[in-house]
Amino acid sequence: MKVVRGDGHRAHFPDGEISGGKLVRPFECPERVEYIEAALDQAGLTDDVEPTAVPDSLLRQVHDTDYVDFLHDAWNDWTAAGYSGDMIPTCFPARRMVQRVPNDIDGRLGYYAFAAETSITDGTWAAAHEAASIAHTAQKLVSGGDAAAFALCRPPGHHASRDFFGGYCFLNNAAVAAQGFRNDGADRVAVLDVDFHHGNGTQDIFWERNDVFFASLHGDPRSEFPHFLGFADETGAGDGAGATLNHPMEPGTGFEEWSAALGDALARIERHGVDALVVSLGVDTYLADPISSFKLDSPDFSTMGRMIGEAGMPTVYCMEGGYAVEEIGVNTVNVLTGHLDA
Ligand code: 7XA
Ligand code: ZN
Repeated sequence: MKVVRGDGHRAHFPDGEISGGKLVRPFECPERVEYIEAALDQAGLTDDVEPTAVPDSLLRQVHDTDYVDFLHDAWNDWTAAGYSGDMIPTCFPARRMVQRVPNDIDGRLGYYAFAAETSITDGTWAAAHEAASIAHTAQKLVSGGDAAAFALCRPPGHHASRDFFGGYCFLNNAAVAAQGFRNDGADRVAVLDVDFHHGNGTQDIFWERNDVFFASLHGDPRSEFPHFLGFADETGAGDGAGATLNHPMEPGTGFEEWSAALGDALARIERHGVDALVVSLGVDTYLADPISSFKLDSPDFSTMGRMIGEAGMPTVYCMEGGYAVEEIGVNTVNVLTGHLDA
Protein backbone atom coordinates (compact mmCIF):
# COMPACT_ATOMS: atom_id res chain seq x y z
CA MET A 1 0.00 0.00 0.00
CA LYS A 2 1.40 3.36 -1.00
CA VAL A 3 1.62 6.13 1.59
CA VAL A 4 1.11 9.75 0.55
CA ARG A 5 2.75 12.14 2.97
CA GLY A 6 4.49 15.50 3.23
CA ASP A 7 6.12 17.87 5.69
CA GLY A 8 3.85 20.87 5.10
CA HIS A 9 1.72 19.97 8.13
CA ARG A 10 4.44 21.29 10.44
CA ALA A 11 3.54 24.85 9.46
CA HIS A 12 0.25 24.46 11.33
CA PHE A 13 0.76 24.39 15.08
CA PRO A 14 -1.23 26.99 17.03
CA ASP A 15 0.12 28.12 20.40
CA GLY A 16 -2.84 26.79 22.31
CA GLU A 17 -6.25 25.12 22.34
CA ILE A 18 -9.13 26.12 24.60
CA SER A 19 -9.95 23.00 26.59
CA GLY A 20 -11.68 22.71 29.94
CA GLY A 21 -11.50 26.46 30.45
CA LYS A 22 -7.76 26.63 29.89
CA LEU A 23 -5.45 27.34 27.02
CA VAL A 24 -3.55 24.04 26.69
CA ARG A 25 -1.00 22.69 24.22
CA PRO A 26 -3.07 21.53 21.20
CA PHE A 27 -3.88 17.81 21.25
CA GLU A 28 -3.69 17.95 17.45
CA CYS A 29 0.09 18.37 17.19
CA PRO A 30 2.87 17.63 14.65
CA GLU A 31 4.23 14.70 16.68
CA ARG A 32 1.12 12.76 15.73
CA VAL A 33 2.48 12.46 12.21
CA GLU A 34 5.99 11.68 13.42
CA TYR A 35 4.77 8.72 15.47
CA ILE A 36 2.74 7.43 12.52
CA GLU A 37 5.72 7.79 10.19
CA ALA A 38 7.95 5.87 12.62
CA ALA A 39 5.41 3.04 12.82
CA LEU A 40 5.00 2.95 9.04
CA ASP A 41 8.77 2.64 8.65
CA GLN A 42 8.92 -0.10 11.26
CA ALA A 43 6.15 -2.03 9.48
CA GLY A 44 7.88 -1.68 6.12
CA LEU A 45 5.14 0.53 4.70
CA THR A 46 7.71 2.70 3.00
CA ASP A 47 6.36 3.06 -0.55
CA ASP A 48 6.06 6.84 -0.22
CA VAL A 49 4.48 9.20 -2.71
CA GLU A 50 4.77 13.01 -2.71
CA PRO A 51 1.49 14.90 -2.91
CA THR A 52 0.34 16.55 -6.14
CA ALA A 53 -1.55 19.80 -5.60
CA VAL A 54 -5.32 19.39 -5.45
CA PRO A 55 -6.98 21.29 -8.31
CA ASP A 56 -8.68 24.45 -7.14
CA SER A 57 -11.80 23.40 -9.06
CA LEU A 58 -12.06 20.18 -7.00
CA LEU A 59 -11.57 22.07 -3.74
CA ARG A 60 -14.38 24.40 -4.76
CA GLN A 61 -16.67 21.48 -5.67
CA VAL A 62 -16.42 20.39 -2.04
CA HIS A 63 -16.27 23.80 -0.33
CA ASP A 64 -18.01 27.09 -1.02
CA THR A 65 -15.79 29.45 -2.93
CA ASP A 66 -16.07 32.30 -0.38
CA TYR A 67 -15.01 29.88 2.38
CA VAL A 68 -11.92 28.77 0.43
CA ASP A 69 -11.04 32.41 -0.19
CA PHE A 70 -11.53 33.20 3.49
CA LEU A 71 -9.15 30.42 4.56
CA HIS A 72 -6.59 31.39 1.95
CA ASP A 73 -6.54 35.06 3.02
CA ALA A 74 -7.33 34.70 6.72
CA TRP A 75 -3.86 35.14 8.21
CA ASN A 76 -2.99 38.10 5.98
CA ASP A 77 -6.28 39.80 6.83
CA TRP A 78 -5.71 39.15 10.52
CA THR A 79 -2.23 40.60 10.61
CA ALA A 80 -3.29 43.50 8.37
CA ALA A 81 -5.88 44.34 11.03
CA GLY A 82 -3.04 44.64 13.55
CA TYR A 83 -3.50 41.31 15.34
CA SER A 84 -0.54 39.03 15.96
CA GLY A 85 -1.77 36.10 18.07
CA ASP A 86 -3.44 32.98 16.69
CA MET A 87 -6.90 33.46 15.22
CA ILE A 88 -9.31 32.09 17.85
CA PRO A 89 -12.98 32.44 16.85
CA THR A 90 -15.04 33.94 19.65
CA CYS A 91 -18.32 35.24 18.20
CA PHE A 92 -20.71 32.98 16.26
CA PRO A 93 -23.97 33.53 14.32
CA ALA A 94 -26.30 31.75 16.74
CA ARG A 95 -30.05 31.13 16.45
CA ARG A 96 -32.14 34.03 15.07
CA MET A 97 -29.05 36.13 14.24
CA VAL A 98 -28.35 37.41 10.72
CA GLN A 99 -26.32 34.93 8.63
CA ARG A 100 -24.37 37.52 6.67
CA VAL A 101 -20.61 37.66 6.14
CA PRO A 102 -19.17 40.57 8.15
CA ASN A 103 -16.46 42.86 6.74
CA ASP A 104 -14.28 42.78 9.83
CA ILE A 105 -11.88 39.81 10.05
CA ASP A 106 -12.82 39.01 13.65
CA GLY A 107 -16.45 38.78 12.55
CA ARG A 108 -15.62 36.71 9.51
CA LEU A 109 -13.57 34.36 11.68
CA GLY A 110 -16.62 33.59 13.79
CA TYR A 111 -18.88 33.37 10.74
CA TYR A 112 -16.75 30.64 9.15
CA ALA A 113 -16.17 28.68 12.38
CA PHE A 114 -18.37 26.41 14.49
CA ALA A 115 -16.07 25.86 17.50
CA ALA A 116 -13.42 27.81 19.40
CA GLU A 117 -10.84 25.10 20.08
CA THR A 118 -9.50 25.42 16.53
CA SER A 119 -7.24 28.36 15.69
CA ILE A 120 -5.86 29.56 12.40
CA THR A 121 -2.22 30.52 12.37
CA ASP A 122 0.45 31.60 9.91
CA GLY A 123 0.89 28.21 8.26
CA THR A 124 -2.65 26.88 8.48
CA TRP A 125 -3.68 27.41 4.86
CA ALA A 126 -0.50 25.81 3.48
CA ALA A 127 -0.81 22.82 5.81
CA ALA A 128 -4.55 22.32 5.18
CA HIS A 129 -4.01 22.66 1.45
CA GLU A 130 -1.26 20.04 1.54
CA ALA A 131 -3.49 17.67 3.54
CA ALA A 132 -6.20 18.01 0.88
CA SER A 133 -3.56 17.42 -1.79
CA ILE A 134 -2.42 14.28 0.04
CA ALA A 135 -5.99 12.92 0.00
CA HIS A 136 -6.35 13.88 -3.65
CA THR A 137 -3.09 12.12 -4.57
CA ALA A 138 -4.11 8.94 -2.74
CA GLN A 139 -7.45 8.95 -4.59
CA LYS A 140 -5.64 9.32 -7.92
CA LEU A 141 -3.46 6.30 -7.08
CA VAL A 142 -6.52 4.18 -6.34
CA SER A 143 -8.47 5.47 -9.34
CA GLY A 144 -5.38 4.53 -11.34
CA GLY A 145 -5.51 0.91 -10.20
CA ASP A 146 -3.93 0.64 -6.74
CA ALA A 147 -6.11 -1.46 -4.46
CA ALA A 148 -5.63 0.87 -1.51
CA ALA A 149 -3.61 3.90 -0.43
CA PHE A 150 -2.99 5.73 2.84
CA ALA A 151 -3.28 9.54 2.90
CA LEU A 152 -1.38 10.76 5.95
CA CYS A 153 -3.38 13.96 6.29
CA ARG A 154 -2.73 16.58 8.96
CA PRO A 155 -4.65 18.69 9.81
CA PRO A 156 -7.60 16.30 9.71
CA GLY A 157 -10.73 17.15 7.74
CA HIS A 158 -14.01 15.43 8.64
CA HIS A 159 -15.46 18.27 10.76
CA ALA A 160 -14.89 20.82 7.99
CA SER A 161 -18.14 21.54 6.22
CA ARG A 162 -18.82 23.31 2.93
CA ASP A 163 -18.41 26.65 4.65
CA PHE A 164 -17.07 26.32 8.17
CA PHE A 165 -14.10 24.97 10.12
CA GLY A 166 -13.69 23.51 13.62
CA GLY A 167 -12.71 20.35 15.47
CA TYR A 168 -9.12 20.83 14.21
CA CYS A 169 -10.37 20.63 10.59
CA PHE A 170 -10.25 23.22 7.76
CA LEU A 171 -10.56 21.43 4.41
CA ASN A 172 -12.43 18.14 4.19
CA ASN A 173 -9.79 15.73 2.93
CA ALA A 174 -12.10 12.69 2.79
CA ALA A 175 -14.69 14.67 0.82
CA VAL A 176 -11.98 15.74 -1.62
CA ALA A 177 -11.09 12.08 -2.16
CA ALA A 178 -14.74 11.02 -2.52
CA GLN A 179 -15.52 13.80 -4.99
CA GLY A 180 -12.33 12.97 -6.88
CA PHE A 181 -13.49 9.36 -7.26
CA ARG A 182 -16.76 10.62 -8.71
CA ASN A 183 -14.98 12.96 -11.11
CA ASP A 184 -12.79 10.07 -12.27
CA GLY A 185 -15.76 7.89 -13.17
CA ALA A 186 -16.93 6.06 -10.05
CA ASP A 187 -20.74 6.02 -10.11
CA ARG A 188 -21.09 5.63 -6.38
CA VAL A 189 -18.67 6.16 -3.52
CA ALA A 190 -18.90 5.61 0.23
CA VAL A 191 -17.22 7.47 3.06
CA LEU A 192 -16.88 5.29 6.15
CA ASP A 193 -15.96 7.42 9.17
CA VAL A 194 -14.47 5.36 12.00
CA ASP A 195 -13.10 8.31 13.99
CA PHE A 196 -14.43 8.61 17.54
CA HIS A 197 -16.12 11.91 16.64
CA HIS A 198 -19.00 12.27 14.22
CA GLY A 199 -17.92 13.50 10.78
CA ASN A 200 -20.38 16.37 10.72
CA GLY A 201 -18.61 18.14 7.85
CA THR A 202 -18.60 15.14 5.54
CA GLN A 203 -22.22 14.36 6.37
CA ASP A 204 -23.23 17.95 5.59
CA ILE A 205 -21.34 18.05 2.29
CA PHE A 206 -23.04 14.91 0.96
CA TRP A 207 -26.36 15.21 2.85
CA GLU A 208 -28.52 15.56 -0.25
CA ARG A 209 -26.55 13.23 -2.51
CA ASN A 210 -27.20 9.59 -3.28
CA ASP A 211 -23.91 9.13 -5.15
CA VAL A 212 -21.85 9.41 -1.94
CA PHE A 213 -23.01 7.21 0.92
CA PHE A 214 -21.87 8.43 4.34
CA ALA A 215 -21.60 6.10 7.36
CA SER A 216 -20.23 7.15 10.74
CA LEU A 217 -19.56 5.25 13.98
CA HIS A 218 -18.99 7.68 16.83
CA GLY A 219 -19.52 8.83 20.38
CA ASP A 220 -23.10 9.87 21.11
CA PRO A 221 -23.36 13.61 20.39
CA ARG A 222 -25.42 14.06 23.56
CA SER A 223 -22.12 13.70 25.42
CA GLU A 224 -19.42 14.06 22.78
CA PHE A 225 -18.12 16.64 20.32
CA PRO A 226 -19.44 17.90 17.89
CA HIS A 227 -22.63 17.74 20.01
CA PHE A 228 -25.06 19.04 17.39
CA LEU A 229 -24.99 16.42 14.64
CA GLY A 230 -24.60 12.65 14.37
CA PHE A 231 -27.87 11.33 15.79
CA ALA A 232 -29.25 8.00 14.56
CA ASP A 233 -32.30 9.62 12.96
CA GLU A 234 -30.14 11.66 10.55
CA THR A 235 -30.38 9.64 7.34
CA GLY A 236 -30.02 12.18 4.53
CA ALA A 237 -32.50 14.35 2.63
CA GLY A 238 -33.74 14.97 -0.90
CA ASP A 239 -31.82 12.81 -3.37
CA GLY A 240 -29.66 11.71 -0.44
CA ALA A 241 -32.55 10.33 1.63
CA GLY A 242 -31.32 7.01 3.05
CA ALA A 243 -27.69 7.59 2.01
CA THR A 244 -26.48 8.66 5.48
CA LEU A 245 -26.04 6.19 8.33
CA ASN A 246 -25.17 7.21 11.89
CA HIS A 247 -24.22 4.79 14.68
CA PRO A 248 -23.81 6.85 17.86
CA MET A 249 -22.53 4.80 20.79
CA GLU A 250 -22.27 5.36 24.53
CA PRO A 251 -19.06 6.34 26.35
CA GLY A 252 -17.20 3.17 27.32
CA THR A 253 -18.17 1.25 24.18
CA GLY A 254 -15.79 -1.65 23.54
CA PHE A 255 -14.85 -3.50 20.37
CA GLU A 256 -17.61 -6.10 20.51
CA GLU A 257 -20.35 -3.52 20.12
CA TRP A 258 -18.22 -1.25 17.94
CA SER A 259 -17.31 -4.02 15.48
CA ALA A 260 -20.98 -5.07 15.19
CA ALA A 261 -21.74 -1.48 14.14
CA LEU A 262 -18.86 -1.62 11.65
CA GLY A 263 -20.24 -4.86 10.19
CA ASP A 264 -23.63 -3.21 9.80
CA ALA A 265 -22.12 -0.11 8.15
CA LEU A 266 -20.12 -2.25 5.72
CA ALA A 267 -23.22 -4.26 4.82
CA ARG A 268 -25.17 -1.05 4.17
CA ILE A 269 -22.32 0.29 2.03
CA GLU A 270 -22.24 -2.96 0.06
CA ARG A 271 -26.00 -2.78 -0.48
CA HIS A 272 -25.59 0.76 -1.81
CA GLY A 273 -23.40 -0.69 -4.55
CA VAL A 274 -20.36 1.56 -4.39
CA ASP A 275 -17.28 1.49 -6.66
CA ALA A 276 -14.84 3.02 -4.17
CA LEU A 277 -14.45 3.59 -0.45
CA VAL A 278 -12.92 6.46 1.51
CA VAL A 279 -12.20 5.69 5.16
CA SER A 280 -12.00 8.63 7.56
CA LEU A 281 -9.47 6.89 9.78
CA GLY A 282 -9.38 8.30 13.28
CA VAL A 283 -7.81 6.12 15.95
CA ASP A 284 -9.15 8.18 18.85
CA THR A 285 -11.44 5.22 19.62
CA TYR A 286 -8.34 3.87 21.43
CA LEU A 287 -8.88 3.17 25.14
CA ALA A 288 -6.16 5.62 26.27
CA ASP A 289 -7.14 8.51 24.02
CA PRO A 290 -7.11 11.67 26.17
CA ILE A 291 -10.22 13.32 24.66
CA SER A 292 -12.41 10.32 23.77
CA SER A 293 -14.25 7.56 25.63
CA PHE A 294 -14.35 4.31 23.64
CA LYS A 295 -12.35 1.28 24.71
CA LEU A 296 -10.72 -0.18 21.60
CA ASP A 297 -7.33 -1.80 22.16
CA SER A 298 -4.42 -1.92 19.72
CA PRO A 299 -5.15 -5.45 18.33
CA ASP A 300 -8.73 -4.34 17.63
CA PHE A 301 -7.42 -1.96 15.00
CA SER A 302 -5.98 -4.93 13.08
CA THR A 303 -9.41 -6.57 13.09
CA MET A 304 -10.96 -3.28 11.96
CA GLY A 305 -8.59 -3.11 8.99
CA ARG A 306 -9.21 -6.75 8.14
CA MET A 307 -12.99 -6.24 8.18
CA ILE A 308 -12.69 -3.22 5.89
CA GLY A 309 -10.23 -5.01 3.60
CA GLU A 310 -12.53 -8.03 3.34
CA ALA A 311 -15.17 -5.75 1.83
CA GLY A 312 -12.88 -5.79 -1.21
CA MET A 313 -13.40 -2.22 -2.36
CA PRO A 314 -10.77 0.14 -3.82
CA THR A 315 -9.98 2.10 -0.68
CA VAL A 316 -8.37 5.38 0.36
CA TYR A 317 -7.62 5.82 4.06
CA CYS A 318 -7.53 9.47 5.13
CA MET A 319 -6.00 10.16 8.55
CA GLU A 320 -8.32 11.95 10.95
CA GLY A 321 -8.00 12.03 14.77
CA GLY A 322 -6.05 10.18 17.46
CA TYR A 323 -4.31 11.90 20.36
CA ALA A 324 -2.66 9.13 22.39
CA VAL A 325 0.44 10.08 20.45
CA GLU A 326 2.71 7.27 21.57
CA GLU A 327 0.21 4.67 20.38
CA ILE A 328 -1.18 6.53 17.36
CA GLY A 329 1.43 4.96 15.09
CA VAL A 330 0.89 1.34 16.01
CA ASN A 331 -2.90 1.73 16.01
CA THR A 332 -2.92 3.36 12.58
CA VAL A 333 -0.52 0.85 11.09
CA ASN A 334 -2.53 -2.03 12.57
CA VAL A 335 -5.52 -0.89 10.50
CA LEU A 336 -3.44 -0.71 7.34
CA THR A 337 -1.71 -4.06 7.81
CA GLY A 338 -5.05 -5.63 8.82
CA HIS A 339 -6.44 -4.39 5.51
CA LEU A 340 -3.49 -5.84 3.62
CA ASP A 341 -3.84 -9.19 5.42
CA ALA A 342 -7.50 -9.50 4.37
O1 7XA B 1 -12.35 13.78 15.01
N1 7XA B 1 -12.27 14.94 15.61
C1 7XA B 1 -11.38 15.19 16.53
O2 7XA B 1 -10.64 14.31 16.85
C2 7XA B 1 -11.35 16.56 17.11
C3 7XA B 1 -12.27 16.70 18.28
C4 7XA B 1 -12.19 18.05 18.89
C5 7XA B 1 -12.74 18.04 20.27
C6 7XA B 1 -12.67 19.35 20.92
C7 7XA B 1 -13.40 19.31 22.21
N2 7XA B 1 -13.36 20.58 22.88
ZN1 ZN C 1 -11.85 12.47 16.41
